[in-house]
Amino acid sequence: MTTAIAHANIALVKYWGKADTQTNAPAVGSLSLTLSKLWTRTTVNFRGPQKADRFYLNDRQVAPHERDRLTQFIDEVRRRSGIGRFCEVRSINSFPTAAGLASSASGYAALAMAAMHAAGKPLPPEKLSSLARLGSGSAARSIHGGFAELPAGGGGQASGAIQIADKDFWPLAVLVAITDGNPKKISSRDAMEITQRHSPYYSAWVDSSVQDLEFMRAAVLQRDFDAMGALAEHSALKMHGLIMSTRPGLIYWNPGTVAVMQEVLKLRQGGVGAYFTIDAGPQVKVLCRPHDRSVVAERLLALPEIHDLTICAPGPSAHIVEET
Ligand code: 2P0
Repeated sequence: MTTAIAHANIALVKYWGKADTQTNAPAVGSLSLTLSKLWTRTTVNFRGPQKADRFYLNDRQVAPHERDRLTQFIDEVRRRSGIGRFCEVRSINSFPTAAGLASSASGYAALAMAAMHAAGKPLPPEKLSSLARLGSGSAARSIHGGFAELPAGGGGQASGAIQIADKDFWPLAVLVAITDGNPKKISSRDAMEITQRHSPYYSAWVDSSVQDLEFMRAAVLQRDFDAMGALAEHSALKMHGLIMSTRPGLIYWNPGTVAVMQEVLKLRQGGVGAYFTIDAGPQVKVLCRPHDRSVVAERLLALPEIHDLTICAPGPSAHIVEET
């Protein structure tokens, strides 16, 4: 029995679109920052059930469609490790599930690590990352702490994410503003497929992402806060513009999402370095320097649309916390 913790990540250059749906090979490269306070803790036990795998999330059995996806993933773990047994998987999220806060990223990263350990075949980070990618594209990045890059492409023998810089490389604050904690109505997976098929902007998105990724890598390595923040905001807005341009258009934002974006613009006009980014959901993450986090938090908490605010620092790599 093994327990692992993996942290969610926020993409500074977004992954949206697949080169291959079976292996989650991304059509565009992405670069992310792992977050300290958003995590999944997963325990895998191959000595429990006799007849079928069992999956629990936050102490409740998972829904059938999610169970099938998890079973497929565990089948891959069985194939790679040679273990023939069923398993029990218990996961806890420290934050709302499926609400656009990358719970599938931390979830599949923690599962990949705990399951391979429990099956007696621990893997080095690069291989673990490519395994996690088969569960969810963004999970490949959550194996690594700090900044991680997942390149485009990489079919069957999936390439994983690589670490660009560790969590101590650049002290930053990420304020996660919750505007609606309920699960979203359309999954990233389905929305990506619709976008890919129906947006007239899709090829421009793919083409322009190549330069975004290069510029972001350079901005991070030079610790250029304004270059990083401006490009993160651009990548998020471009992705949402793309998503809105499908038929029918998909809108993940709510009034709170827009209120936070506008407050961030006001903060910048007032001389505070703050930039927003938004994933496939209505929550907004605000990037700032650590010494500005109190003033940014105060302004965001004054907005009536904000239900909750979590202040994160760069988070660690996925790690084992218990093994028996
Ligand atoms: C990202 N997102 O780069 C982008 C930005 C959401 C918006 O990766 O189908 O759950 O499992 O590979 O990883 C969310 O999509 O999708 C995501 P699958 P995933 O973080």
